[in-house]
Amino acid sequence: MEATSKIWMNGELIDWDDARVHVGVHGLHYGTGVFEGIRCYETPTGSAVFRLKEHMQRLHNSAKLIHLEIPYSVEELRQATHDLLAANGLPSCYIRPIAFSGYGRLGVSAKGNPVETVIMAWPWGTYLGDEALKNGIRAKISSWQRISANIVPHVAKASGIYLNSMLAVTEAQNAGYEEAILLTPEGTVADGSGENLFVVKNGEIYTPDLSTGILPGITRESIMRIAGELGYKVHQKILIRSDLYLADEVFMCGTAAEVTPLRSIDDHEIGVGPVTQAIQKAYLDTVKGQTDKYAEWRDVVPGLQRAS
Ligand code: PPE
Repeated sequence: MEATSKIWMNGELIDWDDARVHVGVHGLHYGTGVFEGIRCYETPTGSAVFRLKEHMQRLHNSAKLIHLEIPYSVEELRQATHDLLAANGLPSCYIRPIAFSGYGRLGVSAKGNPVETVIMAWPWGTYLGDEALKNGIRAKISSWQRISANIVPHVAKASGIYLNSMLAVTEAQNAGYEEAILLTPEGTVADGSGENLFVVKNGEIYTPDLSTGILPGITRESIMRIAGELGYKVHQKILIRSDLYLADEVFMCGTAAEVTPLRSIDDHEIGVGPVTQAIQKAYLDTVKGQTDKYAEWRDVVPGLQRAS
């Protein structure tokens, strides 16, 4: 992580090095936090955060699901993000809001503890490497199952849940692959360790539906709309691993990963195809404002406009 100038913490912009908490915070011991990953891109009308409001709304939803009360509204968090980006002067960056149960009572129940709310931003290039965006990555189905709805709410982007993703991606990388695909306990396809999944077959597009243990990805939702408007039929449906092996194309998507093709899954060659390439281009054009469409998704940051 590259240090930047300021971090927004509990209502104030403070120096990067001063954004500290005590080792006794509840969130560190029990994973009682919720977070977001958001990207800000340079566009012809200034730096713009992609779907900032929707990300802050999901942060609030995640918090509600784990009984965490964030003392700032969606709009206040949106403003805070603008202030932070203007203070740091980064034309493009990754933004990481996090809210977690703080210092007070240590024991499983977090009741009564203060909630710490923080927003960080730093430059973060491609998630899986530039090469990955172009030529795709090799993925492996994990032996770890995706947590299911009655274990912890998979709809929440909660810190503790990411042990599940961490184990899966570590296992995949140790076996020589770049990314993991997690299946539900029922054996249906869920998502990657940090991405949602799409399958292309006979010119139509499929993605696991929201009841399938996935994170309701904002990129996923954007891509369903973009792909639909490009003329593709998009289906949300239960997929099994054979659907992946027999697919014409498979790609992963997420704020960090953007649109990343899968070159192979469990050593079944898939290859990078034209539908993935078209969607990747349309997505990157959208976030970078290279199209007039979807302007409502680009939240231009005042104070970060281009000089000319
Ligand atoms: N599934 C998972 C498990 C997930 O973590 C992400 C985001 C997604 C799907 C896609 O969601 P969205 O970004 O709203 O389209 N993963 C974030 C964190 C990655 C990380 O390494 O940390 C991200 O992409 O920012």
